[in-house]
Amino acid sequence: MEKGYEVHGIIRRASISNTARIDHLIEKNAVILHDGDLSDSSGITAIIRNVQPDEIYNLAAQSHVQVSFDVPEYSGDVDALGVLRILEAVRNVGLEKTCRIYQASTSELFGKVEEVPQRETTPFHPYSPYAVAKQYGFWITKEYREAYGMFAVNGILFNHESERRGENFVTRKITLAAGRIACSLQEKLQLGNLDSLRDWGYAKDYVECMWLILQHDTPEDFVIATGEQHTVRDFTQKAFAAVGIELRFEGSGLEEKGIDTKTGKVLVEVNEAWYRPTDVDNLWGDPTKARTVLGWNPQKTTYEELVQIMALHDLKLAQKEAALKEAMKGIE
Ligand code: G4F
Repeated sequence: MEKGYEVHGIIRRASISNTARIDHLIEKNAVILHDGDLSDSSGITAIIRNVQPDEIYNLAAQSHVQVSFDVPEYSGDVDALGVLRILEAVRNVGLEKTCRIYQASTSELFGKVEEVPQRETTPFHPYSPYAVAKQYGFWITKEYREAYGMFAVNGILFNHESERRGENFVTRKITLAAGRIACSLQEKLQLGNLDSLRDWGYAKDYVECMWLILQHDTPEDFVIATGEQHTVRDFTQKAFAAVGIELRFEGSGLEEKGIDTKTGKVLVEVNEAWYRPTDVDNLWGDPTKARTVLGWNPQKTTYEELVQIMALHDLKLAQKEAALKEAMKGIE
């Protein structure tokens, strides 16, 4: 929108409103929404025929890795065949020479990693139903590029976080809990694998890189990452520090605990329920190609800044919730 585009989006029908994260745009009529679903090819084709887009960014997915173990078939339908449906729709309405397509591929493709850090040439080893489906999405995008000469490309994105991140992804789960614990609205936070390593970047910076990939002269695939990795434990410690709580970790495995150094209270526990049947635990991207070919800055927002942005945003939310609770007490 900042670049002057007319932006259209596809929204799945739900019986309750699910637009909280874009309501500020809807209010300003800044985005045009169409009812649709990646599992429905006739609808996708109709939308693409009506809109006649110059660029398509396919960011739609069943994007939760752990959930993909519970809904593997649905994840495959949307994350794999959904990509094919878009590519075919673009061909069927005759836009294959003019419409550029960006496919949101993922560092989960590297999965049980065969090289550290991971770059464009690192072999894939997907390690969840989600990643296996995304592998199809990657290759079908490349296939349509090679078979039909379409400008169809993959951004292989490492984890991209922000204050709008879904609440059941680990970073947001941590920052929401840190804010609520600091405001005495919650006692504890339960997490899974604290040793897992991620290359976490700021979503806003990554969207800029997606756009650069589509403006490039030639259609090519790129890794988008910061080039730094940290553990879930480190993210937790930094997020709690941002809201004024110093944590020290003691013990190991399921017995590990995060303890408030001031009060001695246990604030973080490990719960087996958050472990995955197979977990990807060493993601670390090498953004050299994006930096040198596209001129993108992988460190525009640093890891420390990212944790601060998210933690302070969620502290404010918690403070509002606490104030409301206090005001309600007065009324009662
Ligand atoms: O935040 P996560 O759920 O993200 P994950 O699985 O890395 O996937 C995200 O990033 C991918 C890009 O690399 C995207 F393709 C994907 O769509 C999604 O956006 O988990 C991160 C790590 C995992 O190793 C997980 O086992 O954190 C570990 N973890 C530890 N405790 C937890 C928890 N994850 C969640 N969701 N909840 C926990 O309590």
